[in-house]
Amino acid sequence: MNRRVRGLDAAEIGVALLTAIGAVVGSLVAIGNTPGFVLPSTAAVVRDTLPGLLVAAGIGALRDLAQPLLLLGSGVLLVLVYGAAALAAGRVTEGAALRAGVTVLLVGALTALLTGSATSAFGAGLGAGVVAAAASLSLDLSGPVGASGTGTEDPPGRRRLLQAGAAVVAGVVLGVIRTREPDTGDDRQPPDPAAASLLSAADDRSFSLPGAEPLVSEEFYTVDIAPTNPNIDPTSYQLAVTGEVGTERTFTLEELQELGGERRFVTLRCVSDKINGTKADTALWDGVPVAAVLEAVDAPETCCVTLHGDDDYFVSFPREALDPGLLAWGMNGRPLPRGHGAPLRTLVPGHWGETNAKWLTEIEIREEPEEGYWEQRGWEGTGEVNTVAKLHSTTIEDGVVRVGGHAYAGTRGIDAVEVSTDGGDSWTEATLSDTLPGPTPIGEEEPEATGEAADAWRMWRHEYEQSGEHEVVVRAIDGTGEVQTETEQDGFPSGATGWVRKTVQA
Ligand SMILES: Nc1nc2c(c(=O)[nH]1)N[C@H]1C(S)=C(S)[C@@H](COP(=O)(O)O)O[C@H]1N2
Ligand SMILES: [Mo]
Repeated sequence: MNRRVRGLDAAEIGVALLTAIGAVVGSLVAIGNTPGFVLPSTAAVVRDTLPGLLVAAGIGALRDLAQPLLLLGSGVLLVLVYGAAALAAGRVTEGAALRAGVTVLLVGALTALLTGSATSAFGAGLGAGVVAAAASLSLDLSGPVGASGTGTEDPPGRRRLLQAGAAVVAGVVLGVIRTREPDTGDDRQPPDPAAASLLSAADDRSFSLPGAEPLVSEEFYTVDIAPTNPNIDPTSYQLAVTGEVGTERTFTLEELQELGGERRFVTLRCVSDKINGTKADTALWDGVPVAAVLEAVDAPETCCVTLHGDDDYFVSFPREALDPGLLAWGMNGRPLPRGHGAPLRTLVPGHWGETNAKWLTEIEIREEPEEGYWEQRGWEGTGEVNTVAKLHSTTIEDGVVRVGGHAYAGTRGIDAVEVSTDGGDSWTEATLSDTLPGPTPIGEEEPEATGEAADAWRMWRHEYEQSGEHEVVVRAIDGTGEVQTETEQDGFPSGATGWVRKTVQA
């Protein structure tokens, strides 16, 4: 009895936590899995509150776990904060209706602070209010509760929990339906026919290597600073070109498309990619050459440029790297997917992944260099990619060993891949896939490749007979004749180096 007067019995805490979950789910149902959803918003607040170094170290050490851990931690924090608000509402009020009302107000205000979104705040408040109301509804239904429980009737606390739980489950169902909505660009239309024929040319040139992607990746990696992707309406989208230009102006997607289109095979590789990692992939991209856009604004030659994304990402690097780039709205013959930067992203030939800004909102032409998001956190990832040969496929059959993978050196191109099966004492040249076709114009009946080389990886394979344990080593030779450096270096801060080595038991 006393326990209850003090108020913090298990049921009350349980209902408060369920109310908190109701708030999170309510925000999701209201605004979908967008940056306004309170969970990624909170994660972004937590991330920005942690010192940059910790984030850099976290990304380096925890790698792919950093983002899920951040979301999980933020989720727990959020439920505790909302839960405390729900408990506080119970403390300061008498009666179920008033309590639900105060809960709605507290949760709504908290959410507005965290997300800056009225829709999200409304959804969270409503979600919490519904759960709180559902919990007290059970009190009304159960009527006066006799002290002489017969054992067949649920105790009120348990019933409140069940009612609140049922409301949460209903909310979760709505939330799941909400997140099932297709993303921008996620249509299952067949690819554009001209793109389809290029994709099939890529398919013909691919080696079929178990464990390795074909020349055009089936699963393209993603690296994001934001816990969830911006969701930009392509019809109201605008790209601003600002700074040291003749005339600052904005472009709609349609205006950009009217400037002329080009289709290019391009490989992206993250500077944090391990030497034999998988944060490198290739796609066929549709877009407008950056040069056409810069010409339309009379951009003079300057030292630098900063690109800004809708997720507040920004990256700054030399102008000469950007000018031959592409602003892409399509990927593999379909609209650019939301996860890869819809409606428009940058592709910078031969430079590390981080220069390829997604959800591009602004091109800022500058006279002075500055540090971008990752450079402020210790990375040096705005330069040209390092040369790498990866070993992702090893099969052994009847004493025959088949090894293979990809090699990439940006715009330098790949001249050869060499394989050693004795730990590096002797080397043999591997078989290389044909290079992917160079850029082609969009919209022409018989598009002719420009003759330029594609900024894309090649595949390599090698087959030999050997039994017993031995060490396979691979290295690439780039288009300038330079051999991939043997010196081993971690991805942080300026990209992994060294040769990929693998012990094979044949
Ligand atoms: N707006 C924005 N652009 C971005 C990033 C980002 O977090 N936000 N990540 C960058 C990094 S580090 C890489 S490696 C590439 C990855 O592109 P992808 O996710 O399409 O593979 O995008 C770059 N562009
Ligand atoms: Mo990256």
